[in-house]
Amino acid sequence: MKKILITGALGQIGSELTMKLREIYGTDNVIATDIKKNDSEAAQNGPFEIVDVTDLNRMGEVASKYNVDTVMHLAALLSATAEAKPVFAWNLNMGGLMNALETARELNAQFFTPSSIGAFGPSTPKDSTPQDTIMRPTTMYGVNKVAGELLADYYFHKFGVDTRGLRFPGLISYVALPGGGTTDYAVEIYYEAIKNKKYISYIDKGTYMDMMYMPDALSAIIDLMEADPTKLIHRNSFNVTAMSFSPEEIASEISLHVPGFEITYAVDPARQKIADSWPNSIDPSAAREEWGFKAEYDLTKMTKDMIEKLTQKIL
Ligand code: AKB
Repeated sequence: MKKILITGALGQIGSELTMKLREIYGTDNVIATDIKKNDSEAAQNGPFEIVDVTDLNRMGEVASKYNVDTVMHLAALLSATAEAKPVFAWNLNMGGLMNALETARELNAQFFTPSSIGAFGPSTPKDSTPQDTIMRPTTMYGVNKVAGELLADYYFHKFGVDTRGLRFPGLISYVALPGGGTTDYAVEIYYEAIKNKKYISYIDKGTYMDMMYMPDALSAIIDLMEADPTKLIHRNSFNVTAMSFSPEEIASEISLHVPGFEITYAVDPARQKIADSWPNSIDPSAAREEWGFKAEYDLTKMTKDMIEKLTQKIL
């Protein structure tokens, strides 16, 4: 039976991943950790510990207390916040990752951490971005993600830690809000559509970015962690995506469910610059070939589900 420690467990991915893993592996076998406790299910319904990921001793103490055999390291600053606070981002994103890898090495634990489409940069091929390609990001977040992918590879080759990772696109969910990302508009737009029938987008029309619905992201993490290691050529980190759209395309899909919905634009230069440096769409074929990655939700199916679930949640 697995014993899993999750850092950043109350964030956008963690709050759903914790609950999903508890369903599969048992509540007591999934230890949620974060820098603060809140009243979410992940914090309240199962083991929870306060862990600041920049504190290696504390992380090691909690991991040893529960005798964990898997470390899932999610705590990180997202792209827009990292760009606004680059030194803090380096210390948190790289320091936290190093501590989590060290904890996994000490306990001989399996390891997961997400990378991102932010690992790519303006000189990367923009369309159908290959798995193996030019990676010269121009954001602090991207620098952290590329370094993180290499560091996780290093821990595998040097110390034999079973490290695995995914390059996530923007993740869309009705449970927890993202914070400080460039793709966050694609979540906010659903809330505003339901509440006010209008949305002012900080990302300009015609800007394409990859996205994925949270249930597909959770399945991808679980499938990758369960995948036969002898089939994995890439490990850290696989391109995964379910769809690529522009603000006007998601708005037009939403207006099929919310008549009269309108999108207007007040472009935020900082976040637009980040978006412009990222691919329009990435190619997930290595993930398909090496461990059977498949996404169930496209824009149409995701929008129908988001509108139904969010309407129940907020109205
Ligand atoms: C962000 O926008 O920073 C994240 C990401 C794509 O990594 N959602």
